[in-house]
Parts: sequence; structure tokens; C-alpha cells
Amino acid sequence: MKMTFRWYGEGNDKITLDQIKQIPGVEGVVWSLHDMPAGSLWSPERVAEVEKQAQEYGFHIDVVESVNVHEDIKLGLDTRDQYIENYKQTLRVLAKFGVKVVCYNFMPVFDWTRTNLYKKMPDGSNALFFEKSKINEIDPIELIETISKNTDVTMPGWEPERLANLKQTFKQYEGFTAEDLWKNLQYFLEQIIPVAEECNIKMAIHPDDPAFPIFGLPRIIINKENIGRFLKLVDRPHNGLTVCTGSLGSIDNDIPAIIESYHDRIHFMHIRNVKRFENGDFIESSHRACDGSVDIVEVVKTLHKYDYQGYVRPDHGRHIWGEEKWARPGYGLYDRALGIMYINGLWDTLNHKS
Ligand code: DNO
Repeated sequence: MKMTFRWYGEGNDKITLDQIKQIPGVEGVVWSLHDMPAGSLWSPERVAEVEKQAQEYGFHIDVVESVNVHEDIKLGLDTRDQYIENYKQTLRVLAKFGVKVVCYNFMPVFDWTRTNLYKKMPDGSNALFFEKSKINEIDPIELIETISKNTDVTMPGWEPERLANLKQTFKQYEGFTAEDLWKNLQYFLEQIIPVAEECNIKMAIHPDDPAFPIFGLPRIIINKENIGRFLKLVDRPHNGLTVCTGSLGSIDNDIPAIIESYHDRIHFMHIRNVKRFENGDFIESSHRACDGSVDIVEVVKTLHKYDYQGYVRPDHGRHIWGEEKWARPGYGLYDRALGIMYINGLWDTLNHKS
């Protein structure tokens, strides 16, 4: 297991590399060029800047999260080829800097979605919350306004340019089915995976979050069966997975069983916990197994059983010790650092026994 920490970049993250350096076991930062619109070509100069900043602290930049996929690719429009070409070129640029894994997602329109970014927890912390009935009622445009008013940072997946033409984008998705999305994903992979192989970059799709359709838009990377279908679209090692325990844990998925079945195709793990309620709501909890619905102990045990050599990062944390005043929603310092220590503790214990 190679421990990493997501960092939004110089001037774009209140958490500094100096702080990250002090979390035990972190070897690299998970990064992106967050200002680059989906479909654009990344320049070597920009990547070199990040490399230099990370290297000053001895961090690797092996994992990029994300190189976003342009909406036209998901929609299967004629214009997609130019964006796919840029994607390939970007992979070639990243390969020159030794990047090993690229995380991306194939969710129509929205990336991760929540209804409240600061839901108060009984212990005084607060966390990202998903209220199912609210999602069924709310107009997506209203949700975006709520989310962007709630925070002064641009959140990945909620970039202004992606949301600018929302009405038109929704129109384009009218009548669009899950099978259409599968077809367009296959087209994308058939083009990208040979380049990923040539560059030795492992592609790692992120599951849909939450793992069910919202706003009438299909979502397909949601459970074991669909992940199996995904891996067969292009059945090669470089076509792999980010297993996000929180996203898959938004419904009753057996995540250890998913790891059992597909461990050799998992290139990146996002480890976090969520507590599900019977009405379909869920809240993000601490990483501890007993605090949420995902058995994080079993998740780590299964990874250990297969001697998992891939990258791991703690995922969203609650906002604790007052950090909601400054932290990016879900991406504060403290609870993610605690999450790392929980994962480290489990891993060390398992190593000790063997
Ligand atoms: C949320 C993240 C996602 C993830 C993308 C990958 O916090 O886990 O936004 O980065 O879905 O492309």
C-alpha cells in the first residue's frame, strides 16, 4: 500500500505541503491542474511546476485525480474525437513526468453530489450529507446555487465552466440511457487504453457518487456486476479501478467482495466511511468501521490479503476542531490525517501478524 494525500495545489489549497509532510506515511500528493477545463491539453510547463513544488518536500506525483472527461465524450457527440485526442496527448505529457495512475470518472453532468456540505453531527463536527428526498424534489440548478453559495472555493466536479450551460446540457441528455453511456464509455476506452499502455499509465475509473441515478441521469459504475462489465469493455490491466469505499458504500455494496473479485485491477483506493440510513440518506462519518456502514477493517484486511501494492488515500473527512471555517468541504486536514492513522494502524497490525 502506498499512502498519498489529495492536495489541490499551490494557492488553491489552504493545506500546505509542509502540513502534509507531517502526517506519518504519506509519500505522495494526489494532484491535478484544477483550472484546466475538461477536454483541454495539459502543458509540460504546468506539470513541471507541480513536480517541483512536490519534490521540495520529497513527495512523488504518481497519481493524478482527475483528468476530467469532456461531456461530449460521455454524450457520444461527433465533436468527441478532438477531446479524446487531447486526452491522449495529456497522458503522453504526464508519462514524461513519471505519472503512474490517472483517476477519472464517467458520470454525466455532475461528479459527486450532496445536499448539505456542513451537516452538524452530534459530537459538534460536521460533514457532507445526502438527503434522498431532497434530491428527488430539488431542481439541479437550485442545488448548484446552494452548493456554490455555501463555499467560496471551486470544488472539483463542480467547476463553473461545467455548470454554466447546465440547462442545455440537461437537454442534450434527454432520452439518454445507461446503455448509451456504456457505449460511449467503450468508445473512449478503446481509444485511450492503447495510449495508456504505451505510456504505462494505469487508468482508474472512479465509481459514481452516489451509486444510483440522480436527476434522471444514468449512472453505471455502481456495483460489483457493473464493475465486472466495465473491466471487460477493454479487458486489459491498464483499464482499471479506483475503488472508493464511500461512493460504493452509498448503497449496500459488499466492498470486500468487490476487492476480492477485482484486486488485480485496482490501481487506487479511496478509503472513507459513510453511515447509511433506512430512508436512503447517508452522512460521511469518521473512517472507523463502527462509526459507519462500511466495514473498513474488512476492506483493509482484504487489500492486505492480496498484498495490495497500489496507491491509497484517505477520502473525505468530517470538519473537526473548527476547520469548517477554512477547509474545503470534505477536504480538511485533521480528519483525513486521523483517517490515515486508522488505515496505518490496521495495516501495521496485519503486517505484524503475518
Ligand atoms: C470527490 C472525489 C471525486 C473524484 C472524481 C474522480 O471528492 O472523490 O470528485 O475525484 O469523481 O474523477
